[in-house]
Amino acid sequence: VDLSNIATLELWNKIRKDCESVDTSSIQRSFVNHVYSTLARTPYNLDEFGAYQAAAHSVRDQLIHKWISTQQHFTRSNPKRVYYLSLEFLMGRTMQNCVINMDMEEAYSKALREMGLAFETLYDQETDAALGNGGLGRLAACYMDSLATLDYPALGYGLRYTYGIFEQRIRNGEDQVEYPDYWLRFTNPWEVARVDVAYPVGFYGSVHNDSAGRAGQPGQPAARWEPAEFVQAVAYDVPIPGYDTDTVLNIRLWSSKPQRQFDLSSFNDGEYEKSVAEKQRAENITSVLYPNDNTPAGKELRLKQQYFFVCATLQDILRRFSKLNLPWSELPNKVGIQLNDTHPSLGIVELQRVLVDEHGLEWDIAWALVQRVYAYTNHTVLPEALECWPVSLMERLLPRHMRIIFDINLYFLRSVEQRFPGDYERLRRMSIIEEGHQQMVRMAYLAVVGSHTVNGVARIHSDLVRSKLFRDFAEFYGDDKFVNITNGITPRRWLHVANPQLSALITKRLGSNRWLKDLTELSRLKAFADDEDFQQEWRQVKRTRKESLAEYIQKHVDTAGEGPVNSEALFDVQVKRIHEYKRQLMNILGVVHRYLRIKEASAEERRDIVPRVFIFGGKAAPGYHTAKLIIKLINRVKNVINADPDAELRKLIRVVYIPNYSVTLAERIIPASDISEHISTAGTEASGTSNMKFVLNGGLLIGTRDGANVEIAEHIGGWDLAFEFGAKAEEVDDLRNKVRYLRPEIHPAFRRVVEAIKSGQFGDSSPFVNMLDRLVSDGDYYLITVDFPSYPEAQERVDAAYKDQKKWTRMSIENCAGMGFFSADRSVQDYAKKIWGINPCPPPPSK
Ligand code: 7GP
Repeated sequence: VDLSNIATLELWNKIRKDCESVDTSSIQRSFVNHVYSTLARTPYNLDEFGAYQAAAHSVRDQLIHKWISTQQHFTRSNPKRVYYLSLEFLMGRTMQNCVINMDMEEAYSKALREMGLAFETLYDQETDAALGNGGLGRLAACYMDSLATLDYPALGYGLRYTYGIFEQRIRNGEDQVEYPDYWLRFTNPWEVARVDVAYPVGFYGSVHNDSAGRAGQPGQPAARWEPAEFVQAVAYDVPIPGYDTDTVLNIRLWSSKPQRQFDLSSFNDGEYEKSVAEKQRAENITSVLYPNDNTPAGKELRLKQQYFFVCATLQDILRRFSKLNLPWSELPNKVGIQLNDTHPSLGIVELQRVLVDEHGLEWDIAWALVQRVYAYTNHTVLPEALECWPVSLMERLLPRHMRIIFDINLYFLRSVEQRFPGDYERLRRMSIIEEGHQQMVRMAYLAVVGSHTVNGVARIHSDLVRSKLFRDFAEFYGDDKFVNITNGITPRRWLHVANPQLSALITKRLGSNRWLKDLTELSRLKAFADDEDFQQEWRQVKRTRKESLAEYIQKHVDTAGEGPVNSEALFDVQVKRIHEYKRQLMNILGVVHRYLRIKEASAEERRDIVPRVFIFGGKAAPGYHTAKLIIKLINRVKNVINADPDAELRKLIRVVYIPNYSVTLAERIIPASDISEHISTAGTEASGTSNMKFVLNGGLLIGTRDGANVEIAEHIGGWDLAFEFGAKAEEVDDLRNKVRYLRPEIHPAFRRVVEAIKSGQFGDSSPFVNMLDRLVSDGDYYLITVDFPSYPEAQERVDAAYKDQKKWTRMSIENCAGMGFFSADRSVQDYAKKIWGINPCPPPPSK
């Protein structure tokens, strides 16, 4: 464009300003324009989905203007940026979050109302973007929201999977079956395809010593990798608006495409088919999200995804850095890279390779830069969840990287040996390469060695990371390398969007909605915890949300003609990925225990029992047999209890399994809970983040002293305001040994529950016999039999508290009031200060 003429430039600027206008008629014009010219439809054939699409495109236009301004502003200001690398972003829906963050909900609502449409009803038309498994992926999404809200110069990087986390259905009323989640079916208005941003990524091939004799450690020359196969990484950008700011950040997702377009000249059949197959092989790389939570998949394609991801991402980051024309020594002053678990930790090796092999830096100089750029977040201490890759596979897929890992390890072990001469046992323990019948690369150790800082995600977890998981490393590097950043959640999505009723009540009581940007404001609610009127309104909100969940269950969950759930009952919720360590099994055994007790209770005793609805939800990894068995057992128990011939009993206990748990379902379920279950064996749940969401929404918590439960209890005012039970983390090792070798007495209540199931009371028990027998012999790794006696006892305390509704409501208000600390805003500020050394870069005030 020829902009040399001032008038031309001014015309551009004026038109752009017009485009950004969000008055009623501009919104209407943009909406109608999208109905006709984007969708080729008319008001006569516009269904709800079409209306959603037109509205989404209109909102997207606004988003993109602000996004471009933000990116231009960052380029001009040139601050240090942080890059958040994550193989998962569990975004959920976008439209409502967008208009709320950009303060346009009312404007859109009004504009569309005049045109005969209810904007708010269109939200439900949107499919979730579910490019994540659970906590780790949702955390990344919350952090992007907070980074944008606080104007941090940050960029998220991820993969654009064609298929997100599978859709779960329950077959025959009991078994999980998986269906593909083809979320891009109707195109995705919330992304911008950047066909202009594409990089080559190589795999396989061979390594040649660099005959040019370039720099490198003596005896450690740079080398040339000649990959045998190339694909292209194409960028898709997802704008992320901050709340109450003009900042719109970016998540850049890579999609794999074949490197060469079809060669139309080689027209014979064989070649043609070959090139189609090649295209498919390339596109395979980003086709599916591996559906494992807290368990690595160990598949070659997964390793390909990981390398594809870091290779493209680093080319992009380094291209941005190279435009600054700074020496390499400046790299850590402009670039911070956060590794969301070890999944992107090959980035460490890739950066070393690029600096040494492609830019000729000396090994030691390059390595010092690498370590100053990277930081690593650990999300689990479960030994089986730590990623390891076979050396043989790595050697074949990434021959040069494998050599670099060996060298990193060699220099690292030499420095360990200097500090601890002759301590070979220590070298064996700390080696990045695990020796054994098959050599393996320990990705967590690679991440620790290649980073300047390692963090856990809740205080108890970070303590375990430092004192157990990476104990030798803390001894070697010093404790300071290991820090804690307690997880947080965005109050925008998890209170304001998910629970508008509670949000409005809080804003009314506090006199402003400042709490949405400073969650510690909630502490002022404490003063009203006993206020009669406030209590009533508080209870009314919960009632409304329970009724709405009951309605959802009635409509969408197969309840086999059991009638509506009683929204007067206490709603007891456990929704999260199904995993042995999370102990859904203990929960359902507790339900059976309660059922047996109610069955034998007299009419008089029954009058005293608080009616409960037990609500379960969550997906099992498709290959995780025991987790699937647990789903089966929950549903078996559910089917029998809900069909019990005793109608009076059915009023007191009910079980629901909500299929296909998702971000959108969480937004419905969480505000409706009275009590939620966070009952992992102490020391196993790194943090948990749904615990924070439940409490923020005025639900109480029953749980173990694990993960963030510990800090939540502290912040709300102690365990008197929550329901605690079970062994402490310090006791777990000892208890495991006891269970394994000494077989302590099993509590009779527990035996009775197991016997009831084995007797066939819940249908053919043969699928469960093994799992249950393991618990009562030496296989109770997660200590269900140990914690079981105190679990029903804690549930009785819940019942007693619930009977006193005034007391319960006071607890609920005090719980919510104590949640200020758990805002993701606080978390990202902690990262910015303790790890990244970056500052906010707010947009200049608009003229
Ligand atoms: C999860 C942890 O299990 C959960 O406790 C934590 O709140 C969450 O990360 C966010 O920090 N971990 C995973 O989802 C996971 O897959 C292994 O970790 C890589």
